[in-house]
Amino acid sequence: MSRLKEKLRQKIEAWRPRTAKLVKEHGDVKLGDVTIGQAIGGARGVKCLVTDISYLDPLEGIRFRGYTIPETLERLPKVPGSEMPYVEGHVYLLLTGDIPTMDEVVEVAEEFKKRKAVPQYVFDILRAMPRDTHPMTMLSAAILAMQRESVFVQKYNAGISKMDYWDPTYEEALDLLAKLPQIAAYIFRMKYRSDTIIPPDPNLDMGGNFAHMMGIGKPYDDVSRLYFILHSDHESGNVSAHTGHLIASALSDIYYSLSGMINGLAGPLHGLANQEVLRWIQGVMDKMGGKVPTDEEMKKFVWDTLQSGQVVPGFGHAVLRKTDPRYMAQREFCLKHLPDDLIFKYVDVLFRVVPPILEQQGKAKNPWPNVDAQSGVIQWYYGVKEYDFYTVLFGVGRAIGVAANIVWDRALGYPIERPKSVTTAMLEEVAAKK
Ligand code: CMX
Repeated sequence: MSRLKEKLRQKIEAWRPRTAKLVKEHGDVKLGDVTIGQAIGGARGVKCLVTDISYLDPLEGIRFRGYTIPETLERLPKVPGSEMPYVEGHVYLLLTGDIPTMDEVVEVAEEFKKRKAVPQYVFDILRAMPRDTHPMTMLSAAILAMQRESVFVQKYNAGISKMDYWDPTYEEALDLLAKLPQIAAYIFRMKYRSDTIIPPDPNLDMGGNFAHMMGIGKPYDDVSRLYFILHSDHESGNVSAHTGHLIASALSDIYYSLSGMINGLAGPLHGLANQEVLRWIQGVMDKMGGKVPTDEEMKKFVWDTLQSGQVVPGFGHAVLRKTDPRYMAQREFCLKHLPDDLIFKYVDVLFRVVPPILEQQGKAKNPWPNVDAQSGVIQWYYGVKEYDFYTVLFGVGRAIGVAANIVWDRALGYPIERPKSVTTAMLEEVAAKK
């Protein structure tokens, strides 16, 4: 058994009594009430999910296993010669809650290398799809196609104990995570680089190999590591994480679950917003003839968008109530590596002008930028100008967090998810009694 798996097994055994005690002795303790507004309004703020992989504080932003983004980037072992840590180390952190040593990370990276071969039929399926299919559809289809590889299904059919469900889930989670960078890069090169596929380099780590297969030189390897880590997890109520958890709760395997979560991420109010940001900026650039707008000019574009009944992509959040630290981490990267980039300058103007406008409009509860407002700029700068592809990068990162959550869902025996519905007439009846 690998050291990661053995550590995980020990953590699971130590954790199980905590969950069991809460359910057995304190199962009736109330966490809160649900209002009619919350029932109609997307369950916003209803506390009914449990995860220990990450926690999102509205004012502070995300903590991965208790660590803020700067702490995570600082403490995880770095790839030699790079500014950014191994993504494989972040996988270790999310799964176990511990920062790995360099030795432990290298072992996980080796484990990923052993599992990364993508079956040929996946490429055949991608090639059979019309070339103008959205890359998120391709990614989802590729993951779903590999469902036949599920270790969980094999073990389940053989009659495995419920206590051991986490084990094959862990195995297939690593199998799938190891393959995603190659699938993503394949989609990119097939669709946007005249079908010139670059095979993986067996000596590289996950982020380095992705950059290599994309055909983009340094520091795109660090960009990839940063992206995958930043996008990995945002607690479990967001659409992609919740979708993955919900599907897995029916004991559907990791392939079904992650293909489904990718479909949720593909919505413009969620992950697709990063593509929408670039599309929006390009529209403004066309109108400005490429010149950077003044604050006054930019304000007019923002108001035009709002007055035509559309959202300003990249701003607002369902939970956050301040600037997203994932935005800030990428902004710092931009200030260091591409301060004079034209699109970064556009994003910088938006950073100044949008929040006061959203405040003045008075609808959005959070006027501040989210992760998606900044991420496309970096991709564009390094030559990935096909913004339809941006959400695929988000998806490869998010898969890490969702997979870690599903392994723990199985370990702690979380049941099938099944909230209760009511009818509109029932709500009217409750409201009338108030
Ligand atoms: N531009 C214009 N209006 C906005 C807005 C924005 N950026 N953000 C919120 N609003 C509006 C909402 O559409 C809603 O309007 P209605 O009352 O007319 O329906 C109102 O303000 C209240 O919404 P909210 O409670 O502040 O926000 P929600 O929790 O409902 O939605 C989110 C959150 C992210 C979907 C929303 O802020 C939005 O649409 N933002 C733009 C899209 C975006 O950037 N999404 C990416 C989020 C991060 C991610 O998941 O990747």
